[in-house]
Amino acid sequence: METIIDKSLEELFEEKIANEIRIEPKDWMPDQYRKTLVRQISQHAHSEIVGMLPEGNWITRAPSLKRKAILLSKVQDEAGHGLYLYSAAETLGTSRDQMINDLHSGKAKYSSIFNYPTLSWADIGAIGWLVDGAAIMNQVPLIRTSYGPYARAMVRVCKEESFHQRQGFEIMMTLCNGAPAQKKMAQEAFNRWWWPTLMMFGPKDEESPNTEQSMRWKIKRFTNDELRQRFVDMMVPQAEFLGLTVPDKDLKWNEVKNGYDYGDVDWEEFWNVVKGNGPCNKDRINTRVKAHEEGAWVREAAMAHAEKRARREAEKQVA
Ligand code: FAQ
Repeated sequence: METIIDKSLEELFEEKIANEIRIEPKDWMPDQYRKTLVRQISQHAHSEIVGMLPEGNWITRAPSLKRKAILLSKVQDEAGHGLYLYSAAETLGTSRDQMINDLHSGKAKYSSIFNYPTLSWADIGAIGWLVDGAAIMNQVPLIRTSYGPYARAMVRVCKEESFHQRQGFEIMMTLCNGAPAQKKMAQEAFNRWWWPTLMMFGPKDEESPNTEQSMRWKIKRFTNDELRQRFVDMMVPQAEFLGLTVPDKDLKWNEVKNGYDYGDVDWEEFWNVVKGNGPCNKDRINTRVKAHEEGAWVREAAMAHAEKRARREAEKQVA
């Protein structure tokens, strides 16, 4: 009879992956699996944190008290997502300080989309509708990712992102049903955000170095191109409902594939933004570094408080 002892740790790991059994922090895992997860989860966390900035830019200028309260709460949700994700990455043995240093030094990536400016209030609608829409398309399958803490973090993140997308769509609907100037503002925001949103899904499959192995390990459940196609198919009818024109002259329904054909994404622009040369890259990182430095006293005070409490507890036990 085959026993557990007969199997190598690697075989056991592969068996769990094949049988859809989650990998947990204390389980043995290949080094490369661990590295891939730290890379993806920490980049995802950084995206949530940096992602607060384009929307944060409009909190003081939201058009009504209600809109302001909703936006404030959405931006706080993104902070929460970043924190769950840093915690999930920490279970793989990397420290939060290290991850944050990597973000601040430019070593770690974050989503290209957050390097674009929010020029009008309609951009806030477009981010909720398109960017959160893309985030959901990408993250709902991650609820079934093979690493337990990441999969569990995704459950709550996706629930909140769904609410975010609805609020973005509702902003767009209000603008599209408003005055001609409001409709124009919505169309202009749509034109600005459509292509960068398609880039969020990452490079084309044949140019994506990580997809094949990540699919084999069930870290990713769909390829970049598969998710991008699903997103286009989901969004085009929504744009039509809003009365907006998709800024793509090559967009066309393809009966054979039962989906839309769409134009070429400007991959040169994508890599340029990923390499740090997008419209807002420097500003985003400088803002994060400044916030971190200005928050040093909070971290120090929290540590001093925790140490004092631990000392008191220890003294109580001795007495
Ligand atoms: N931007 O081989 P692949 C959100 C990099 S959260 C920058 O295809 P992979 C919430 C990639 O890292 C949005 N870099 O890589 C919100 C790799 O570089 P590396 C973030 C990108 O990992 C909403 C290289 O290119 N979501 O929106 C991008 O298999 C509203 C080659 O690429 C996640 O992070 C990009 N767009 O697939 C917040 C979801 N794409 O690391 C506020 C989880 C690729 O080898 C407001 N992540 N790169 O140096 C994933 O699903 C995957 O990591 C992908 C990339 C699909 C992003």
